[in-house]
Amino acid sequence: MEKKWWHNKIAYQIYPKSFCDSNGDGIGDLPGIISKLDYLKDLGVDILWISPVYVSPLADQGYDIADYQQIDPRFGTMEDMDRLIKEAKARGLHLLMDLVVNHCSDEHIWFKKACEDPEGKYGAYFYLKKKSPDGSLPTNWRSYFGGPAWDRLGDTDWYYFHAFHKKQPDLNWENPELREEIYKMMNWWLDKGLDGFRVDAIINIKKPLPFRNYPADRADGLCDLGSVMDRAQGIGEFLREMRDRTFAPHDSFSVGEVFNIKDSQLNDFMGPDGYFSSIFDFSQMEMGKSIKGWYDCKEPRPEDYKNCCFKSQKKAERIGFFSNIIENHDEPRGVSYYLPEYARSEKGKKLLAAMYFMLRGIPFIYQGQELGMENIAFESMKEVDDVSTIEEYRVAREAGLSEEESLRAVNLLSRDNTRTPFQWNDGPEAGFTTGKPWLRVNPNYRRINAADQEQRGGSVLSFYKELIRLRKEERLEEAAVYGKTEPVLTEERDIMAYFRRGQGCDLLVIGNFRSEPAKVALEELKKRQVKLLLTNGETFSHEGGQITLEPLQAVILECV
Ligand code: TEU
Ligand code: CA
Repeated sequence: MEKKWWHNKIAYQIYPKSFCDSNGDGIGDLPGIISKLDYLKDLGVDILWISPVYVSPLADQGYDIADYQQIDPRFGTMEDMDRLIKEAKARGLHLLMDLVVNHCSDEHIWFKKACEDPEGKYGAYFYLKKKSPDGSLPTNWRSYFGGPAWDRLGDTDWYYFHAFHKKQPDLNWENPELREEIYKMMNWWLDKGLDGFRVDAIINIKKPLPFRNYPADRADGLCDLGSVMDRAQGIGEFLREMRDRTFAPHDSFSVGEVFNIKDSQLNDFMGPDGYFSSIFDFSQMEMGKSIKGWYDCKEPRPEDYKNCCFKSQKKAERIGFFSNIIENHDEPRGVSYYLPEYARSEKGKKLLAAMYFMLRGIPFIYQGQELGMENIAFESMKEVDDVSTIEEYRVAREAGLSEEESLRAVNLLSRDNTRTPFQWNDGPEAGFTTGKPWLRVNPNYRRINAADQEQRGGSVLSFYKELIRLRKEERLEEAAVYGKTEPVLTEERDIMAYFRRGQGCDLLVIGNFRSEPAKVALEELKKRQVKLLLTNGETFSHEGGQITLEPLQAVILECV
């Protein structure tokens, strides 16, 4: 495999609104991020992805962009952004911004001009259609945030398509003029010194055209948009063009937020000549999901998680590197979602960390994950900010769940779980702000915060630092970065074990998700010299290939 600069890097996602507030308005901002760059450098990460900070009405927390080349005053100024780029570079940190180009905001000038002249130049930047002769909307497609994906264009008799919120009109990628605007903007940012982009919801830029109805899948007469997009053909034309016009000339790192692609497309998306450097592996998050809605989702078990990881590793092994996560700003906290109740201790959190972190691919850490931050327990829907949570609560109630059952269902999966303010210390508002935070701080911040964990050897934070250090050890690179993942002991329920094969030196990662000790036998170890590199446990013993693990213990072994 041709080596790339980003192969051996560790990435970190910052959700600026909830990371660090520098001016007491309760909203995280760019100067706040700059003030924490030394914390991130000390953690050992290399790539920072910041969620959107562009001008936006925040209908979808900034994923609705009203000006791609201006910073929203709530987050700071362009001077702050330039300073962040400079200060990150000075620390050897690579900076990615979020590229949200499937749609813009309805407050973007392009959309305003489209409303003024639907049949003019800017009307063609969007998908505009009249109602059908029978008075129905152009199609029966359901938005990802619920309800019809069409809304009236101002006071005209035109309707515009929006895959997400109605304040997020989809951009018409079939229009080469629009594409040129996007590439020009991307290169403007890359020329400013960005090292790449995380590419938002990009699978949606190619619609199955011409627009038509598909069989309804719920009583609302609408159909699931993900299934509709599955029918689209030819997205490669746009993505190859984007790569060749922007990422390639800058040798950028690009990571696609791509759902629902077919296995046969993986090489196109993230292979050696792929559209992107990498795409996120969402399979673990998707495995419990239901088309009916969050209320119908199944909580994953460790055995499901393990099998899902190994399936993805197998898919990618001859193609490229997935970006591996246990959470992000759209998902619940990984330790609350993947760990059974008995395992939600610091030991269990470190176990989960080791298991995903040592997989082949680029590990992404989401802000607060390194502390083992947990889901927040909503007391009522009044506390909820997230548009998709509010919609899923409605869907649950419509399906007949009680208020209590619906609240519990959305609490498990709400995007607000990972948007509560970062817990810096046990002081007021967890040190996130001196004002009133835009979203409630998780009340467990006195127990879970960075200041406590920075000075405690056995903390989750310390363990992540150990993992990062180990993964970046030069002598282990062949195994830890490029090594093939080879699952072993697969028949042992709730034991996740895999080799990472190097050149003569292999790593063996084993995790015991059981609540009791485990004894496992691995024939190969009889012939190997085994050295313990890292564990979250007190003891570790192996004798003639027999390994004994404590409950929730993870071990990383060097085998020569
Ligand atoms: O998420 C995309 C998203 O919501 C996916 O779950 C969607 O279902 C997928 O595109 C299906 O193919 C991104 C952002 O991460 C999220 O925060 C935004 O709300 C969303 O796009 C709209 O920008
Ligand atoms: Ca602020």
